[in-house]
Amino acid sequence: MPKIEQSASRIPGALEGLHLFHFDGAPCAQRVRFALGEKGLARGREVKFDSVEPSAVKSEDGRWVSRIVSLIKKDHLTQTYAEIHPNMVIPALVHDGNLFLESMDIIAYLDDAFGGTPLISKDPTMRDATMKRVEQAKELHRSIRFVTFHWGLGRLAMLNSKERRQLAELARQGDDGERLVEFYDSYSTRAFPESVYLEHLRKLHASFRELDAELGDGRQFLMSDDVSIADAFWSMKILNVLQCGYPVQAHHPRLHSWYQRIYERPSFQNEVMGKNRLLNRAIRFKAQVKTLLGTGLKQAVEKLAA
Ligand SMILES: N[C@@H](CCC(=O)N[C@@H](CS)C(=O)NCC(=O)O)C(=O)O
Repeated sequence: MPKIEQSASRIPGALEGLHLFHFDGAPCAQRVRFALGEKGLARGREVKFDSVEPSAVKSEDGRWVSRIVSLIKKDHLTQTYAEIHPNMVIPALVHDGNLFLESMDIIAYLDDAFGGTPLISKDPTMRDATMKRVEQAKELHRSIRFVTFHWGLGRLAMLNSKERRQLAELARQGDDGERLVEFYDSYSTRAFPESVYLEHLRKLHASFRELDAELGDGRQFLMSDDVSIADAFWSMKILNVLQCGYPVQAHHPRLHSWYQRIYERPSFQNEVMGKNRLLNRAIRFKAQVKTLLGTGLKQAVEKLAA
């Protein structure tokens, strides 16, 4: 049973039913939304992330309340959110007043607590193999951040000096487990050398090649012919690098076909893409401009693979 977190905030304890603190464009939240969809739980009412109004505190049957914590407006770098999640990252899930953090733990909890598609096998060997793939995906989480920020979001994701001071202050009260202070200080002042981004890209490229080779035995999904938590983790990496211009089909064709199978699932269409299409298109457009200028992710991958 995943750990129930103690919260410094009074908000989680005031909520009944299911509530997700998330952002449409963030891979860590997308995988949880995918899992919610696979469990037959649909997005319900949208409320302000910190609302405890009587009309906001209760979810409808079979639905979860959507509490957007905008990474663009920097809602996650506020005192209110830092009290809910001390690392100041999304997602966070509340079920009947209990708070769960960490997307892997959240999905494991949902898998135990709800019906629908089983996402973690009961067979110990399959379960261990699946969780190893998930751990590998977790370790590459920082690489996704470096690659998508550098080749996709660009200036949009930079923090000004006031925002960085505020982040540092909040981090002193929490634990900054995701090392946001260090990351934003260098990212926002363009202090990371190009080689840092290329090294993260190299790690992603190597792991995509490994998965592409595994899919060579004809299995439908990453671990077997059944969808699993591993698909939830890896497909969001592909979604996010694709929108930044990574030529997935050309370099990892089996991985691309697998991704298409995931992409077509109703859970992906409704819960992952549903309200993400506009942002997805905007980032794609930005990436296309970079590619035209010869400085895109497409060129970086081609150079790396040459
Ligand atoms: N290990 C955490 C990672 C959470 C995480 O890093 N979330 C990202 C979005 S994918 C975030 O909120 N980032 C805030 C930022 O980059 O400023 C999990 O899987 O839940």
